[in-house]
Amino acid sequence: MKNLGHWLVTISFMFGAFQSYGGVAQAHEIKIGKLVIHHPWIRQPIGSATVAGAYTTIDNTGTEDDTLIKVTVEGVPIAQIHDMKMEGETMKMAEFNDGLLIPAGKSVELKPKSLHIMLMNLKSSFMQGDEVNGTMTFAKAGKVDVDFEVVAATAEAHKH
Ligand SMILES: [Cu+2]
Repeated sequence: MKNLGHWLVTISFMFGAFQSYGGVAQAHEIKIGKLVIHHPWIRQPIGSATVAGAYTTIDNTGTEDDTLIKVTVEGVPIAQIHDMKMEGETMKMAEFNDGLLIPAGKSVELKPKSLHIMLMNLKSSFMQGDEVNGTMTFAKAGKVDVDFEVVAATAEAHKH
């Protein structure tokens, strides 16, 4: 199952259909309370870049809102939860100082060019296929261990 997942990802990159990545999201999920965290992954940094994006989809199957307030990734000095938006022709990113709301009954998707976890001041690069341990802390559900899968970089750079 694991190998099949990698293979599907490779195919989707070949066709440039990055968004279709969600097709393998079922492969790996973590539950805490009423939250389901689908397939956390890190995009392999380009070249010697010292930043990388981490992504996941979080479902809140409960009847109360929750908030993602903190993310840690082993070996990463700084991990921030970022929003991204276009201002005219410029892409801007900002940290959620009060955390990322995960509304009751809703699903929040973190993905390239959108909401993301920004990993900064990387000392060593991640390699495709690596599994990296980390944690996510939610205001109500609490702290949970997660493992991020490192996925190959695409040609699209993630600039800060
Ligand atoms: Cu960012």
